[in-house]
Amino acid sequence: MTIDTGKVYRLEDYRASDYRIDRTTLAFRLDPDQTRVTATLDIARRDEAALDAPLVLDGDGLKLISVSLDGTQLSPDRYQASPDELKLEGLPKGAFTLTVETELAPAANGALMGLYLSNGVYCTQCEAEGFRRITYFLDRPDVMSVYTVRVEALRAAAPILLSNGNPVESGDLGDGWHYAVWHDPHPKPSYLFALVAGDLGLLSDRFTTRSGRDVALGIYVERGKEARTPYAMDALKRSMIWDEEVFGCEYDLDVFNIVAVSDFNMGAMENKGLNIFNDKYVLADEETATDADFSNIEAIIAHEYFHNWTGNRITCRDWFQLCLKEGLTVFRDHEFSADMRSRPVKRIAEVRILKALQFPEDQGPLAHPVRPRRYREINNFYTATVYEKGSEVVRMIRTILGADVFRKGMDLYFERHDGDAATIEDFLKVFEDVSGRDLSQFALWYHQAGTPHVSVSAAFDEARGELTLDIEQSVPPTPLESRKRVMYIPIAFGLVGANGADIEAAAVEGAVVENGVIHLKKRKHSVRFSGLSERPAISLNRGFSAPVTLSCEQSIDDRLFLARHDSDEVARWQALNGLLTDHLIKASKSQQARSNIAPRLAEVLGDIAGDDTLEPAYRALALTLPGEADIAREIGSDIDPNAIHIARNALIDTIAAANRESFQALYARFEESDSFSPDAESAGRRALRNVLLDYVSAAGATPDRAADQYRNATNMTERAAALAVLAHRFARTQAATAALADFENRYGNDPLVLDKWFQIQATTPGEGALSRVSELMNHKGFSIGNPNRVRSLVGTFASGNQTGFHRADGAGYALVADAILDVEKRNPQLAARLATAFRSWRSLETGRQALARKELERIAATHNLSTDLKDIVERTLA
Ligand code: B3K
Ligand code: ZN
Repeated sequence: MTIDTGKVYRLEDYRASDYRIDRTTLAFRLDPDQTRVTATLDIARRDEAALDAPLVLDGDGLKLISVSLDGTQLSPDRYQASPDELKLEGLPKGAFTLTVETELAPAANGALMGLYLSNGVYCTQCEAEGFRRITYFLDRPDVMSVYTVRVEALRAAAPILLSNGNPVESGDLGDGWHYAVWHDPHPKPSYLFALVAGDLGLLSDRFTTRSGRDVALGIYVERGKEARTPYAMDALKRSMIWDEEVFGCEYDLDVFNIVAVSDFNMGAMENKGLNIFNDKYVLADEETATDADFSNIEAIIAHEYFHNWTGNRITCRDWFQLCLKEGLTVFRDHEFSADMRSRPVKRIAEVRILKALQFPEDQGPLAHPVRPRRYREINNFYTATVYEKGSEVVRMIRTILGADVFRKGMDLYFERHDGDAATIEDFLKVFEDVSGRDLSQFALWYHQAGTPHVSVSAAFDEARGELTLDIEQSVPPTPLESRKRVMYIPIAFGLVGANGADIEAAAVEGAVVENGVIHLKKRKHSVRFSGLSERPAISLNRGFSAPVTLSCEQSIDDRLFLARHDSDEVARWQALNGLLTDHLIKASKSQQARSNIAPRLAEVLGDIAGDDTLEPAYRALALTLPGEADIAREIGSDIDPNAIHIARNALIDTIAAANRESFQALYARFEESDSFSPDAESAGRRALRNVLLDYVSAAGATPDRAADQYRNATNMTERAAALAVLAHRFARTQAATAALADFENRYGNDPLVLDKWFQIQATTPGEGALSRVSELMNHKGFSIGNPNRVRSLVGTFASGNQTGFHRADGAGYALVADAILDVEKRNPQLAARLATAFRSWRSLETGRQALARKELERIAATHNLSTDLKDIVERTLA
């Protein structure tokens, strides 16, 4: 574990390295405790560098065996070596070859960075700075090298030997050993290096690119799980076609392999030609995976594949530019899923995720710009801001320039920067060049943290047929940035007439308005629309065109009208969601004063549920009330999670009671009839039925229906939803206990499925969840060393259980803090991620605030904290 040194990295300190490493030849002799790595590096000094520049290679906890220069072993006085650095001086003036031997213990690597063993499979994770845990290197993304990798292993332990690029040769070495050599012709940064060796099952297939390259596709999984790979393979092939058709990007090697491993710190990794995945995002069949799993798999397979161009062919100059590849690639995977599924439903899901994950980040102590300017630990910047807001920024570029100009810009980006380690400035420049526009004000989206707020007030002059929108923007202060500049915000809008159709205004003044988008560039705009024959309802931020919070003075009647009739489905959902949220905020603040809007909301929801002209998936989203955390975020201060829980449940009961018969009938009508298909439409029907199950099980209903659905389920989507209803609404009843026991019994040996059982119990509302979570941490299926298990149980409890984690006595905080400190001993990255659950602690009411602070301070005071955890905890407390 790297103990914190306090070092801060700053964007303005960037300078190119003094040396290049043009070729990297690696030889691995694999052993769980003593793996030998021989790295042969062809190095040359850059022309700009001083003749006597020392070569300083990065290491992280390395054990050095030997160093040779141009074939001659160096005595230790010719270099300075520590586990974290190898420094050489007095090097040849021309090119030279450095050979470095290191020894690793993959079995002891619990951080899951560098080379480690996952369930007996050797695998690597190098992004961001894991390669330096394998060998000494210029471990930075702007040092790009052509790799040749030789892997030797015992054939019995590792019959499969994989690395990046194309296979070159393989053979037997005697004594049970064998080897394989891989060569990747594309120069790449070290973070994209990968190696896998183990005994794995394979699904193979082929793909022919549009220019005729025949590509061998492979998905490697734990033996016995091959039958759960076809969906991932199908998603991969669809991604490959889509990227050719939509972005003109073709695959560029003869092989593309995906390996699923069970111990992985995040979702997946885009290593060139050898993507390594958390098995949760590969393995799926109807019995073990939910529809949410299927759609995540589709999105993540696509995301990693799309990185081949946005990330790998064009990489980042330094880690400050992370959003260059991540935001852009998220945007691409969002577009892919929108094309594969329902575009508006996908967009609403994205907005919900952005608001749930990114808004609280932007509004709390961990706020940072999409392109940060400083970091202590880069792994803590793989955030919703970099990824999701980064994607929204790319989407706004498309909204501002239009789809055609945007595509031209992307073409120019690929043409101009192929093979480069690029920057955000490079990215913006291509769009300026193809459009002739100045994007310098727009660039603030990359540089300025905080969620902008747009407030709108409207006045209609009936006599003149004029509507005036007074619009004002503000950006709240964020850590290290108290003064904010005025941003360029594109707000898509519509003026909706009484018949539900959009009305065109004859003329507009006060702002540039093009193709249904108001371009806000000043702090205040007064936008006047004239030539209106009726007073319109105003639909704002259609399609969620800008990632802002928005307030608009509007009557409840207008809002209800938009919630039913807005032609833009995203805005229609936003209108509904806004009404629900406002009601829930009021109700949670004063439980007696029932806001009289609840019956009207129940009526709208009843109508939407039964409206067969709407997609079932949309209806399911509309019926899903804002979550307790969403309501807390909107309240923003002095939060009492119990009051929110009570208010939300009361609204569910009102809606359920008002629609009891119709919901029951609909629930029966949507019963699964055909054989299972994971497509979006079928998933939408299941989603609607599952939301209805929750309503028909509320307001004093019996657990019978949920118990029936649990028993008769023909797929995991139905089964897990029924189990959640039983466990959450009927906790500790015989029905719930029996179903939980049955689930454990059926799937106890299938870790990914057991994770769902952990999650469902971790999210049981109320005080009881805590003792159950702590009991489950001793369950035989739980392991503190496995990130999926830890996230399912502890992570889900901390971020998904408002009344459990935020127990008034602070016991939830203490349990999570204990778990963080325990996890940190082996896996600092995972511990730091868990600790972000505390990020909104200052918005709590004072009692909980004090208890949360106490736990944060206890963590901060722990001796020898890792950089990862110390960075998060100190920023959270600051
Ligand atoms: N690029 C990786 C994430 C690496 C995270 C390192 N802490 C997966 C992805 O975004 O595609
Ligand atoms: Zn990515």
